[in-house]
Amino acid sequence: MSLLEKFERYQLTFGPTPIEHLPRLTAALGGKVDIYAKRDDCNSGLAMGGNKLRKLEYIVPDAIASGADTLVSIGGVQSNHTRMVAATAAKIGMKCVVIQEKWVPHYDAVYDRVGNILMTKLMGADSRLVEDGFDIGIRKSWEDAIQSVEDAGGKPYAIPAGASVHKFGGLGYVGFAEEVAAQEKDLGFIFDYIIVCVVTGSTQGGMIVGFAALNRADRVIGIDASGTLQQTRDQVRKIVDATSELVNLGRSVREDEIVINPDYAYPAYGVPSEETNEAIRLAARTEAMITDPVYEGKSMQGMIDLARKGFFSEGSKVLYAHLGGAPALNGYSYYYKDG
Ligand code: 1AC
Repeated sequence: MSLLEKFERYQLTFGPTPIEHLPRLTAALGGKVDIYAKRDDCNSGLAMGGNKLRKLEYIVPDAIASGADTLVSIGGVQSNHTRMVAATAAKIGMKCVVIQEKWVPHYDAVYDRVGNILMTKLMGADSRLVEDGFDIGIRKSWEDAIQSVEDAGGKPYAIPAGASVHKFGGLGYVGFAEEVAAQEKDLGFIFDYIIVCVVTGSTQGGMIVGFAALNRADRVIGIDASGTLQQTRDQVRKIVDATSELVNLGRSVREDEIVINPDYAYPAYGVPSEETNEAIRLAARTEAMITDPVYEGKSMQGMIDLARKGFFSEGSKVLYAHLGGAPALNGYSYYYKDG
């Protein structure tokens, strides 16, 4: 029985996402572990989709029931999340205000005009640029935006960064774990590891709860891309506890079931290292799989490095959760001008 049965869901995605074998990446890494990807980056026709839609599917019924007319959220300038909130608002016929803070010390003349933010504006969202730097916590700029909607006579519905500390923010990725378990039955094997990027916490947090029900939460390896490890870990813990209670998991998740590797977040949130860029190129050149310098490039780098270092025992099957985010590449075109 699904842990999610009692929750209302508003469908924004196509349905279960495909699991794809990556034979050329597997070979490029020496062939000792078998690499697969779960393609949440291709999960919807809404503005190129991505992981946030799984979460928003459980948030939209609450937003509609609240009588709100405006979704209000927050992220960085090249936030995937704010793009997905803008898409959701357009799709359900609400207005949208998004705060876009200067989370990334990256300077490119068109950084605030291309990729995610371009699509966000195209979908009609009121995108407000704010100078404050990176912080995954609750921000005054966001609270001010919520107030501004009220002051203008509107009815805001507040969605925090990444939808992460929203009361229903973890549910979508509980569903991911259940979906993987169902697909494993068809595949005839069980994945030994799941690799996922972590910043605001509810993607990994939800997965941990979902896989805890299957007693294998410690096989979810979070690759930190925040560069603020303790804050991210504390937030994952909080989401895991709240979500476990919400879905009646029936036990508390142990500390050792929350695995976050901090080794690939350097030099800073949103800034790729040379190794991140090499990982982005390798995935693109072996599998035509596009990852970005903020999130998926870092978890790809982590998976590649861990495979090369022998972290996964020989014969392991590793599932890379591709969460989306390719639009951000446009804000970093100088890095990739020669490929
Ligand atoms: C940080 C939440 C996050 C985004 O896209 O804004 N992943």
